[in-house]
Amino acid sequence: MTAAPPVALTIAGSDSGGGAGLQADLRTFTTCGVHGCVAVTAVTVQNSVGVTGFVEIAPTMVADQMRAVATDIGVAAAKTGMLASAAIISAVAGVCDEVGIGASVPLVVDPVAASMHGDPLLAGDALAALRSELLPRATLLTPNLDEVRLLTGIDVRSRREQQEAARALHALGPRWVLVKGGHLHADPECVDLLYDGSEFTTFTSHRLATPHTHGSGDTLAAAITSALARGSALPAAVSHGKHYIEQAVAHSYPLGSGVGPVSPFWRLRPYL
Ligand code: PXL
Repeated sequence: MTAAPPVALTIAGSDSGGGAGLQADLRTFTTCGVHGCVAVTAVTVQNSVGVTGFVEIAPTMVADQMRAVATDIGVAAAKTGMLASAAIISAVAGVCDEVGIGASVPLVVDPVAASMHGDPLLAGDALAALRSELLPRATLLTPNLDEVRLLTGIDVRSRREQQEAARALHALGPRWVLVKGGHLHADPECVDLLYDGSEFTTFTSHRLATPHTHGSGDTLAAAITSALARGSALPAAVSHGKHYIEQAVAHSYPLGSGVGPVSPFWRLRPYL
């Protein structure tokens, strides 16, 4: 027997192709030394080419999974990914309040709206619930630029506009915002901008030439969540996440005929 590792909870959808969603979260948790628990929100039918369908889990089932984990096992940090509907978002927000997620337990909200192929993973009428019920509870919000546009209407095309977006998102209630710059394709670097309402901090990595980036947003948010579960303070947790995702993209691999996933295997060097 050994001492228990820290525990993180992901509230997320399943990706049958294993590239993104809760599968990406769990292997990121594992390779960051964190035990992963799951509240499944939806089951997607998906491969490297796209998402062809999904079913939502009943909101009460999502809430019960969260309660079962939080009241027995305990949670040191939590993250949300695909939430699918307004009803699931309300159920998640309710249990967060019951068990202290978003208060004493850090909550990373990755506002997943669509797959990288553009398939919708969040109902159009769920954006209002995301804004009003989840963002105010978030310790950290990690939108990409498409999600920034959906949440604020701001179309970010430059690093300066990233700052404007960070201010607008922070006004919606999260304690910290990380505006990811990966979608600024003309920029030779990927610059993510962290904002706490007063200070901006940038995290820069090289833009790597690979088409295989499926699950990159999930993996970054899960790596940050892992560091928070292990007791890191927030800017340090983002540094850890940025290092993890840079390596995971550098080691990404082809799978199927479409977009392959970022890799957790770089953390398991003997198996490479
Ligand atoms: O990468 C965002 C994401 C999150 N969760 C699930 C997904 C995807 C993207 O495809 O399928 C379940």
